[in-house]
Amino acid sequence: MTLTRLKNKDIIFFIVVIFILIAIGSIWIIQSFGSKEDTYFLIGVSQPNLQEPWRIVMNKEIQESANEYEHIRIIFTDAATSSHKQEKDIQKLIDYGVDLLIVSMNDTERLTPIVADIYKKIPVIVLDRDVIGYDYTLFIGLDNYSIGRKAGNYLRRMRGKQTLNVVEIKGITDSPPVRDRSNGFKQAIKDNSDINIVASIEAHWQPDKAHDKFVELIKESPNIDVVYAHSDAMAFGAYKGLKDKHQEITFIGMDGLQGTNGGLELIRKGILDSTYTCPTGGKEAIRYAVSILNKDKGIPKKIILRSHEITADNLNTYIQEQQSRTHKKDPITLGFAQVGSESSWRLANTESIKQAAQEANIHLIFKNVDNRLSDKEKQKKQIQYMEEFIEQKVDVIAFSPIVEEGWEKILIKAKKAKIPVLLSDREVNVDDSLWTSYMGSDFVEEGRRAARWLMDYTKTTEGILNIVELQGTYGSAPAIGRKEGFEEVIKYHKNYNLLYSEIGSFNYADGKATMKRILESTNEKIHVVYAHNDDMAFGAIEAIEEYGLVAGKDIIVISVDATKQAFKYMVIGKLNCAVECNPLLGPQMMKAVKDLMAGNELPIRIITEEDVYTQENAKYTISSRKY
Ligand code: GYE
Repeated sequence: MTLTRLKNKDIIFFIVVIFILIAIGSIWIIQSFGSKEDTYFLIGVSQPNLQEPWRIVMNKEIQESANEYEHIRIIFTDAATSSHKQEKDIQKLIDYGVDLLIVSMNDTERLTPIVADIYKKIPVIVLDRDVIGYDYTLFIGLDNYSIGRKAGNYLRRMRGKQTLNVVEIKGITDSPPVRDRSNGFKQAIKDNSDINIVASIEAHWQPDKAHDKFVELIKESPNIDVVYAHSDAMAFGAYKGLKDKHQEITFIGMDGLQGTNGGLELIRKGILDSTYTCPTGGKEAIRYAVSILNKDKGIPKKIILRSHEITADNLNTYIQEQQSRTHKKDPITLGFAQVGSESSWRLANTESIKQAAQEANIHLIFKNVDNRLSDKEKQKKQIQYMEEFIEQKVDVIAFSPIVEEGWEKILIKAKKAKIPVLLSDREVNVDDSLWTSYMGSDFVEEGRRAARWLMDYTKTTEGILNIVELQGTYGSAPAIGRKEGFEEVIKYHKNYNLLYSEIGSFNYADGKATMKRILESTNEKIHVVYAHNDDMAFGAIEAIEEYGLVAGKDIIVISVDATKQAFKYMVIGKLNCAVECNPLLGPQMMKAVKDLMAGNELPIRIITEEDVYTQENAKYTISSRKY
């Protein structure tokens, strides 16, 4: 056997071996990573029906947004207004192995337990109709109550002085959006006795039903001045039922969709007097679904989409604003006016903002007020800093408003300068057209949680429980909300007696001094301290102990914030419960700034995920607390 022949054999063998290795290697890669084509996230979308024009737009927006992402696939189901079918649809989507479920429920009560169960396995985005409780990843929807109120205020503003007979055309009675749109409207007109709802039609969101029922109604009672319809389609249905189209009737609709016979066209044609945009949330649902599936940081618990009031006067401006949204590439400059360093919560919040700006490569101009100033002086300082940001032509302004009132002038100035303003962790009491988005907590819900915990903890306690409430900064959104939520829950239970409600200004020293003064001045037995934040609670605990009582035993102590220090107090038994208020708003803030500068409209409210901690669960969670 000659060398050349052997050499040829070796070469062939070699080639075969290399070839086999390449084949094995690529099979391994395909199996482990799959070809680019087949590694994708499958998202299931369960709709309650596809009869409403608004829902068809929602699915279209979902599909269009998903098309922007290579690795996203969507499966849609339509329950055709049957909850039984929707249960089946959702089960089928789970059986298909969807990675995330987007669901808008036909019947909230019936489907909440099913959604809660699925939420244990995969992320769930609830769209439009809220679930009962918090067993979901993210809720995206509208504030239907405030939309109804806007419609009522519009009517008062436009035709307040006249006696008006109103016909209300509803979707499905008792469904959450209908209940809220109706109550918001009634709230707005309640003090105006000249505006009366003389009839109410249920049209199931169907323009034809609205048409037929309105024709019947107008035969019996022709003196109708206003049609308040929960959708533009139903308003248009009723309008078409009018024999004399010149009859002096004000038509108010909702949705404000583009396109043929959409609300915007009906305004242009003078058929509708006003409509209220109701973004479907389809785009946001896909954007957040991708973030959730990519395990991004800063995913909120709830986002409430902004509704714009559209009339013939602002129709063109609205369309221009939608079409000419800012597109600003890096560097982006954010001016942030902080409210001080009154608590450990605030220090964690400041750190989160600074760190997230760095990570997002956003140029941050961070101004903070001196803690020794009075609340009035602090507000003046914050306004001064915002003036400076306007002069510096920053791209976005964000601030934590020390109190709710007194911001109109500076916000009007920022709006004139076309600089969007974000509210960080506290809200303001001015028209929402003067600010872009609020991100933070639901303070009323925090107050409710504190009261619900107290009632559960003392459900077997006999007799009256005297409560001392330590309020945060007077006139601030968290103090107002936490007080309102707490009182809303205890007011029906006479054995809970709010004996003292005093200002502690969110700091340790005032918390201690106020508690000390109450203990030394009262003859009553104090059973509970409800502090609007941890730092005041820590001060109160020291005052209680110096008074010779045992905090957490002789006096139940509840706080809000749940900072790491609060966990230490719960583990040693001096604090009984801490309702969480998450200070780590940095990532959400920077995501919002980037979304805004990328030309997206921001939700009007972005609500953080929060929980309730007690002595029972604190010892298991303390080590993982980030703040
Ligand atoms: O609860 C408190 C801080 O605005 C939500 O302000 C924030 C509150 C927080 O002083 O600790």
